[in-house]
Amino acid sequence: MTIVRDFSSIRAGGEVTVSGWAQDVRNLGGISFLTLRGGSGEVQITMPKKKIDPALFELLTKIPRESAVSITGEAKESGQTALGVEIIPSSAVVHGEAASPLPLGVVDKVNAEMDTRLNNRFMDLRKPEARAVFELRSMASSLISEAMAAEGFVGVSTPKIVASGAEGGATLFGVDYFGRKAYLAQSPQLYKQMLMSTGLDRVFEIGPAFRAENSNTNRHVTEFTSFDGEMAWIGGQGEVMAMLEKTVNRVLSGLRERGAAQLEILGRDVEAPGAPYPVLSYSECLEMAAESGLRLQEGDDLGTEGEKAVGEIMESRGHSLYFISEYPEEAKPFYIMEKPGTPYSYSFDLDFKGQEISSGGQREHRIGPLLERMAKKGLDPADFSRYLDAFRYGMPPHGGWGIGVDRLVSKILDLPNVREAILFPRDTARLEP
Ligand code: AMO
Repeated sequence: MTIVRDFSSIRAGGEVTVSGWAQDVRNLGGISFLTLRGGSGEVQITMPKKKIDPALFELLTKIPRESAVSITGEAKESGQTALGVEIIPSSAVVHGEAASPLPLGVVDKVNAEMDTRLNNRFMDLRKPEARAVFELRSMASSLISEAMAAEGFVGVSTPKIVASGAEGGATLFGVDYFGRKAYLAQSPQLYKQMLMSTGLDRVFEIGPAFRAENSNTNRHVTEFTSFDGEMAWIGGQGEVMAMLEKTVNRVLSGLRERGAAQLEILGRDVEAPGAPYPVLSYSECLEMAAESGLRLQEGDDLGTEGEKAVGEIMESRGHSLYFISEYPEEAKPFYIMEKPGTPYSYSFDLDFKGQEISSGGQREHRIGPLLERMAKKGLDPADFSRYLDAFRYGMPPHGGWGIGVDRLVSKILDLPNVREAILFPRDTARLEP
């Protein structure tokens, strides 16, 4: 007897055991069919009533849909099934009988609401198209790690319980840390920068990031996965943008190669890697937004609508991915370097079809100007003293980026909501499952 995990490897002749979920049963008088769905696809269990043990026939034809079962039987050639084989069962073990009704249909054509799907995520993920997203996401993470290793980046893990936030007080989650005030990390920003003073010249991290973001949109969640990179001894932010572009392109071409089966299940194509990505200035984007009838003032955040308007114009020019650079320094965090003599900064966003997926820039590595920027932003240096220490004893010029893996995956796969690319999303309303 052979236990088969990949149903497509079943060959006629001999006994096999297949495991999966009982998807549905069709009774056609003298013969019944059970479709068993495993991780690798479906296999047909064929039961001619007269040739099967009556108790087994009864068990398998009455089995509640979605029960977990292992079935042993003979694999026979069949012209009627996609695999070219069917299994005539001789025994079965029901590991977990499914209650009914099901909280969510697995094969039903009805499109369930996002909330129902997420409340019953274990069942939702039984759908091959829901699972395919996470198989592709896993490939994207591996591709990122491979791309970073190829460029000499060291993978790091930085603390997620922290004493101060880098991305503004409004989105900090507080934690009671043995009577002291602590926070959930909004990004690895302070740590990846401190590492730039150590000789670990290029670091990256793929890890959780938390934002107490009180916005109910299809692109904001309160816990997301951030892929951060930081590199020392740079001559300007162009080197950072080039590295980010190269990495995103490697993910795109890697998914096209490795993810063909999953992309077929989803009925999606992945964008061809395009280089170089166009670089728009913030001011140009304001003009583009104005062309689309939006009234934004210099210094305003482009916002969802502004980003969308720019995305549409760029799409009409044949570009899905593009940088927006030279934001007003006012709009960017304290750690970003100002562009001397201008109101702008050495900063950029990377947008994908009208949505920001990444931001980054060159950092202020000089302690004097860094303290001035903190003062401008109303931050107390005392709250950042351990971070600032790393700037007092020889900090090289450096820069980097943070890219939301959830947004990256959802944009690559053209999913309408970032939550579709997160197994168990957290948002203002959702704390479980
Ligand atoms: P920023 O705050 O722009 O920059 O975040 C970087 C990227 O993280 C993702 N992201 C989110 N994804 C889902 N839900 C959210 N609430 C959310 N917030 C952010 C986005 C965004 O582009 N430290 C800097 C990066 C750097 O300069 O290196 C930072 O965190 O894709």
